[in-house]
Amino acid sequence: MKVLLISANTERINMVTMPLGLGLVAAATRRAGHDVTFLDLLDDADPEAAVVRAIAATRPDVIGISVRNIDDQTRDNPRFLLEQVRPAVMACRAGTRAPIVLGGAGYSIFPDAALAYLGADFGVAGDGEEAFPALLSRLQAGGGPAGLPGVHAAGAPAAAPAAFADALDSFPLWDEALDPIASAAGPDLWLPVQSRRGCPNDCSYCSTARIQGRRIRSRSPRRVVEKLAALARAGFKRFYFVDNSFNIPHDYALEICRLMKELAPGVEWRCILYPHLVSDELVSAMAGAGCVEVSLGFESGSSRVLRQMHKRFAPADVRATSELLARHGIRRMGFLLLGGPGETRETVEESLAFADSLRLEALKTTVGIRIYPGTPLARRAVQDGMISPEDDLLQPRFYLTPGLR
Ligand code: B12
Repeated sequence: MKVLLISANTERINMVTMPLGLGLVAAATRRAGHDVTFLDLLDDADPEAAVVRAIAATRPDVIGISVRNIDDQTRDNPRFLLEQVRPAVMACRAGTRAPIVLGGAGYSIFPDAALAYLGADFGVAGDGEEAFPALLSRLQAGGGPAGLPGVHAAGAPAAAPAAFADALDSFPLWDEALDPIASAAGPDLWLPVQSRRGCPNDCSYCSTARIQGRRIRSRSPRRVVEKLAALARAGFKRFYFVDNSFNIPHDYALEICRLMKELAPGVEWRCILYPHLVSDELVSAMAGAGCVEVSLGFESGSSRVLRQMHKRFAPADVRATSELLARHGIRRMGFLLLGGPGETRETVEESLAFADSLRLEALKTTVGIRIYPGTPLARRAVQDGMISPEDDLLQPRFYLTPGLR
């Protein structure tokens, strides 16, 4: 089949993010024998015109669109970023009768609501590498998606839950369509690398279980680092590990660092750390392998609030991790997420004083927590009368302890 894949993200908030996930779907779709055209709308001055041109040039049988961001997670003046995807979907509808399939991190959190909002035909929640080619086979044979894990159809009853494959090494690591995008992105690009999926941490507000599941699924460290080293030889020197928590599991992270030092000397990289059980050995290995900055999402300096968030660490763990990082010369970008259940004026002051005392290189403070469906925070928000149980939460809603403002 002729397949047109469109990355609909046009945002540069925080940093340029490459469409790695859609690239992996593209590679899996090519492997399954289809003819793939890739369109990245990030730098297009007129995204709709680009879609119209791509449809005229390729005459696709199926169109896949990746949906990364729903909103910017900001309580004051939130931006509803999903709105930006609608014109692309409408341009597809106007130019062809090919079915439109959605996927991506943002989509996976809201499979039915996003499908309805955008007016697409199908959606794939979770990993796309197996589900999308499976859907193409069904469509090619004239069938529908009934029973395919994670595949939703517009207007149909609830889909089977997404399947999260354990054997990530059987999935591609890259796609040729990503080469020109990476080359054009310029020196500010931190090229995304993913070694693991899934997160077992169960933070009370987090949406990751819907996107990647709770089980950690890993690629072989050597395969990941060999790909990274090949990209480094091609001239890319800055990387971003997009894994949910780089340090989990500990020994896996150590092995990645050991191999990076050996196979990709001279690169710089960043990652996200979960500040629990972070050893001196690991931080030293990270620094030795080129890690220059970590995102330290500790969210609060109050033990009580951390417990409410279901964090597995206490402020003392955050301090120990932060000190280790400073000692090894790794910059620390801290995060505070204020206003959740149990927050009071005193715990806010405690968190601010705690964050100050860490002497971080940067701190991002967010007031009000974005409520995601199916989370303990969403259930609490219903109990507290902040949202109705019927709210699909696609339009951003935030938890802010009453009276705190
Ligand atoms: C790493 C990360 C970042 C890094 C990115 C670094 C980099 N160099 O890329 C940083 C910290 C910079 C960042 C910033 C932001 N992020 Co962010 N980020 C993530 C994270 C943890 C991983 C994303 C990733 O790279 N995944 C790896 C790729 C391989 O997976 P994937 O894209 O999901 O693709 C797979 C599937 O989704 C599917 N798929 C993808 N596309 C398609 C298409 C089709 C057709 C199909 C069938 C399937 C399919 O198949 C792929 C392979 O299996 C996710 C959470 C998560 N666990 O997903 C949040 C996440 C995507 N981010 C989110 C947000 C909000 C943001 C920001 C807006 C925050 C802000 N205000 O600054 C910015 C936006 C940045 C931008 N310019 O767009 C939200 C989006 C949801 C929402 N509310 O909108 C998420 C989901 C986190 C959350 N809160 O739940 N982010």
